[in-house]
Amino acid sequence: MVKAWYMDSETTDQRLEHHKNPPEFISLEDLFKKTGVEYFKLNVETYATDGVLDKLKKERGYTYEDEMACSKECLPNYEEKIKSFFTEHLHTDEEIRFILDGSGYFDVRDGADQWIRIAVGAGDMIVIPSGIYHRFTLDTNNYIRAKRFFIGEPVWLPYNRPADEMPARKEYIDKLQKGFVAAAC
Ligand code: KMT
Ligand code: NI
Repeated sequence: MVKAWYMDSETTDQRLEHHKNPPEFISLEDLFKKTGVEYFKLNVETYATDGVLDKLKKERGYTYEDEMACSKECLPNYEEKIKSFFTEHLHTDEEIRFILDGSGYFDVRDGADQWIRIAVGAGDMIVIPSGIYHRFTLDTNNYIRAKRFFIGEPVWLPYNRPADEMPARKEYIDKLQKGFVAAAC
């Protein structure tokens, strides 16, 4: 089961959980309400044939997909990439990751600028909205393999904070103020 919690403070340590004491966990429902981050559970054994991922891709218009692995052995320019993933940034599009193997942490800022850490592992699919400040780090396993999805031609460019004047940021703030509402299904 995926877990999310409030982090204790600013940290540059990529290898520790850093939760508050006592830990302040947050449900997936609250995570969505507070940040717009969406979560889907998939079966890593059957996703290719069970139709759940196919339905999601169709509904959400994910026309592009590829696979990436993050480890010292598999990722070219590992140190540099890991550093840039962990630098607080935003994108002009959703960041969609479906974890096939390994684990890691996505950190996202809530509306009060507090870090929420989301621990992901095999079977977790996470959608990070465009315009939200976030970062990613491996945990102590130092390994993750994930599928990436995109609507149309992929743009992976990060815009490091501060990027408050970007339209994607302004649109995100607008949605945050209006409140995130789940799509009718
Ligand atoms: C990103 O953009 O932060 C990544 O792709 C990180 C690895 S995907 C689990
Ligand atoms: Ni990102």
